[in-house]
Amino acid sequence: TSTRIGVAGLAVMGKNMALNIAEKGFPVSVYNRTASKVDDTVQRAKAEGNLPVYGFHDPKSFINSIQKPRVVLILVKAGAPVDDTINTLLPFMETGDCIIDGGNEWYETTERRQKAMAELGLLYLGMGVSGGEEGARNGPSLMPGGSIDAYKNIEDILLKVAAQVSDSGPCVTYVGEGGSGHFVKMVHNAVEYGDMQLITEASDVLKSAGKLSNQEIHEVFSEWNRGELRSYLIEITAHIFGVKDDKGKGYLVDKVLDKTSLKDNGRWFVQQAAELSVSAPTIAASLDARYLCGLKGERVEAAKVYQSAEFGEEVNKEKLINDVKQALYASKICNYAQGMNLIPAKSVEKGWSLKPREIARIWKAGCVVQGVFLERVRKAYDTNPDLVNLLVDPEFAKEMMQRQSALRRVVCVAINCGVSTPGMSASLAYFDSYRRERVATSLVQAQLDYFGAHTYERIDTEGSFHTDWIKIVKRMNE
Ligand code: 2AM
Repeated sequence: TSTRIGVAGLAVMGKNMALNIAEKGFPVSVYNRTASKVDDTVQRAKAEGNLPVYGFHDPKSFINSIQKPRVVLILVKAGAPVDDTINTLLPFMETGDCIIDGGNEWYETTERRQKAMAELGLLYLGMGVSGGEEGARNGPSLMPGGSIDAYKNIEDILLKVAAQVSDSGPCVTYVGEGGSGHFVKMVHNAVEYGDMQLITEASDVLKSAGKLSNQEIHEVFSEWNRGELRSYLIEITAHIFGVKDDKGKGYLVDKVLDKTSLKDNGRWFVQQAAELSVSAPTIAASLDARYLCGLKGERVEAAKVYQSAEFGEEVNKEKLINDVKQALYASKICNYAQGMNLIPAKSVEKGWSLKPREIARIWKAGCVVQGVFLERVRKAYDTNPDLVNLLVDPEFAKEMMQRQSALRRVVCVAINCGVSTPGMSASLAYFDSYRRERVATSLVQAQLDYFGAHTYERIDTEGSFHTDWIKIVKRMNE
């Protein structure tokens, strides 16, 4: 018997994807460099009701077990492990076969492999997979990009394996050509950075300025998860604040070291935003927050230096909770506005014809940023596919208008209480810069013209002007 697809790399994601695919009725071949993971996956498949998962310990019989044209989904760490895995499988693959890299690869690396594989007659897809273990097993969000023929070969599988949303369909779409699938996954992860940072700031303001207990924060987030903020990240945050420490007194969240691991995606996003001149301060601030939190030792010393600093403000708990809720939502709009804006910018540069509406649709479920908010984003792009910024979508604009004063109040409280809210502050600054017809940076241009004769344009006359500022100032002082 031959199988429909092979999965190579059976760590958490690969194993669960294989089980998911098999459960949807597609026989799967599985392979892993270390054989024990193959046996473990086959055993799990048996235990879960004899799912059609077939294990192989050598690459040749693995490849030969798959029906032609063969499709192999690789789920190993990005970088060299992907090249190693491809090189292991390649000798047994034939013209027309497909390789799918389901990892978090840098899109240019994906394009390099795409080219190399095309020269050998193989089709290649770079596919973003989001949703962690739970998503992989029960329905992730899938972002495949690259060979459209490769996509067509497995579209039936992907449509069934992806998270299902009743009103908008499976969370998968053909994203576009080249490395666009991995690029869009990078954007997803950057927006995820922003969401996580904003939620963390919201909880910090509640705890440090509002003096809420963990139990109260748990209840607040549980309540928020029933409304417009309803999302996976709000849900797990509510859960986290309710978990007691099993190794001592108090709550576990207070025992977790305040040092965050860094993944490549946030940095890649900010680098791309800079290269394409896309403003993304909320995401940049979220990345930056991880650099500072990594300096645990330095912060311990700095805290001693500034021990006697005084700050604080009387706050009304109930009012603060409501304000923080509004501030979080308003900041979230700014976060998504920035994340989504990188998509058309890159699409134009690469000629990818990416569709923001479709991308918002496939993020509605399965992935880490899933939530009711994505339906709002999808609607905004539905109304206007060429929307330049979520902030000027009529619906989001209305919501910003209702919430902007709460965002100001929360940032003020945070500042007065010495609580850092880089994500919310950056979101507010983004909003305040974007919504103003005339910003103060005309001064920057005047300075440039003063010392470097860079010239400037005028608001009232066309053309390019230079003023001899020095001469005028000299004359004025005579
Ligand atoms: P392993 O079980 O043999 O270590 C997550 O690390 C997954 O990537 C695992 O399935 C792991 O295989 C695989 N992996 C990591 N480095 C690899 C490499 N250089 N070649 C093949 N697989 C690799």
